[in-house]
Amino acid sequence: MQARTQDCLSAISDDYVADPTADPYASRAGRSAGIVARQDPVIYSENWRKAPLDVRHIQQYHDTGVLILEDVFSPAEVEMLQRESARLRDSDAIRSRPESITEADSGAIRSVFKIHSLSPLYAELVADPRLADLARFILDDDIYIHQSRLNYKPGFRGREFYWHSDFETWHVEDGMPRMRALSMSIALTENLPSNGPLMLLPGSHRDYVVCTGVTPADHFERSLKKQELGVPDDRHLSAMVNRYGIKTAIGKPGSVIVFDCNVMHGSNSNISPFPRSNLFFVYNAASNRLRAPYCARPPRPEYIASRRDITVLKPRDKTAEPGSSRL
Ligand code: 6CS
Ligand code: FE
Repeated sequence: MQARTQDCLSAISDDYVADPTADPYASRAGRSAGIVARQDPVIYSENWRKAPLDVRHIQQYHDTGVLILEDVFSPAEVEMLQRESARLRDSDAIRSRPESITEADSGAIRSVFKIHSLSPLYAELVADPRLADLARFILDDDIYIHQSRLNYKPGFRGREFYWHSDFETWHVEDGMPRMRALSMSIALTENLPSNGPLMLLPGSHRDYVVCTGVTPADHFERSLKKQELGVPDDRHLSAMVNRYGIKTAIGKPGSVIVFDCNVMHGSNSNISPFPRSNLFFVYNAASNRLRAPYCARPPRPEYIASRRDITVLKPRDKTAEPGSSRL
């Protein structure tokens, strides 16, 4: 059994502990920084002709871990989604809930989590075939929402999300066993070069960056405002940028950025007057549901990582044409 720092011991209760020695994606817990090769497929379905998208899109996702789809939702649908985003942001009841995360300095709303439970419209959207069918194909399994959130990135004061792999956090702090999950980010406002768009390293999904440090108790109370742990060290980040380059995800409202759970990504602060508000839905394979956190801390709250509240998304027929206001 790996030596544990005293800090972790004080937090451990045995039913939380996964065996770290058997973990190919062990990170933090006093380890030194490094990169290990991905040990999971990217596209789990074998017959790409059954994909809901052109094979060249599937090939691009396989090779880079990133796919930007333009004009997925119509202007009428986007307008409905934007109105719902403003309703959640402006609601005192929502702001007082733990799902609402504010910016550390300005107090502006930074994110609202578990929006697929807080909003009937977003509950509809996560099951929309234009999103769920693609997730189901890539993950080749039943799917459910591991996490949903609305990142507002308001104008003038929206702060950055430092470089990270979502999977490193979801593995270490949530106990997600394997890389069989993906995010879909739906642009509700223009994603411009100037307003803190998502930046991704295309191809980095094949490198798992082992991070240093030890996960403190209740880390999420800080990391969701400013992530300083579970982030790559400068040396390995520089090497990955040199190898893969940086792709900035520019897109109109209604476009969708699909990215693998292990793609290295981040976004700069937004000092422009233009908000960069995106919905994020994380689809996890039903066979990949969460186990005990690998950091030997108590699990993060249900609104950040679905552990008990698992609803498999049933396939729906595509009754209406893409872009219709079926939502
Ligand atoms: O900790 C998490 O689950 C969240 N943190 C970031 C920076 N991206 C993924 C997720 O929203
Ligand atoms: Fe992220």
